[in-house]
Amino acid sequence: MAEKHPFIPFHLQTFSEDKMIERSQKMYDLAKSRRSVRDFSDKPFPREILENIVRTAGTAPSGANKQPWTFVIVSDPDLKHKIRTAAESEEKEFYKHKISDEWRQDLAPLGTTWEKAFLEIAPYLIVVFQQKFRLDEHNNKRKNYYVTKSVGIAVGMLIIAIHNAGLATVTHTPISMNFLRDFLGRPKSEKAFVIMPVGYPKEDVSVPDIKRKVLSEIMVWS
Ligand code: IYR
Repeated sequence: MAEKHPFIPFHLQTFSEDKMIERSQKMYDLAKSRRSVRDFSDKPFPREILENIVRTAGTAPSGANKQPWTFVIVSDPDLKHKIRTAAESEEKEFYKHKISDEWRQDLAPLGTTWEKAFLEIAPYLIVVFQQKFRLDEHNNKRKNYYVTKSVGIAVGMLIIAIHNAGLATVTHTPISMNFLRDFLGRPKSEKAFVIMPVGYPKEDVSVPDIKRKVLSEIMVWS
């Protein structure tokens, strides 16, 4: 039987109600100014920022606190080129043959195509892997729980941390990402979840004029 973890005091930082309202508004202001960016500058930025961003994502809650994620940082131009080529070949197949009419119409406002230049231009790619299971020190398979939900939450935190640092990203998910495990030398227990280019937007970048649902469309008091 596993020992119960010792419990320690937790002191949540609290604020006056006015301050709470102000802070929640500020958080919303930050979140609403984020946009997915697909055109990047190749301008580098300090690695320490990436480390802090990933540390932030690593604070996400996870099933049984298994923290079932690996964030692989790619900066090598040859490796980025290889990833771009493989991703674009998946995407060509998707946009030319696999996409349904409805899906094509739904993507039209975003102007996405099979071309993924950002995979080479952005100075860094973060490839997020979900650890479907874990091998313990005796090579026995150990379970992780709610892996997809846990990694999804961590990626949400990654996204806001990237934006907060003054950098841009987009979640890129080629239909099949199995090539990434090989390319990045990850074990069989891991499955690629998303590729995220991280960098400054290209100068004078534009983004699609999409609208977010208003509160009354997404919130129900019951
Ligand atoms: N994975 C493809 C297609 C794509 C799908 C959805 I749903 C999007 O919101 C955006 C793109 C691509 O990355 O282009």
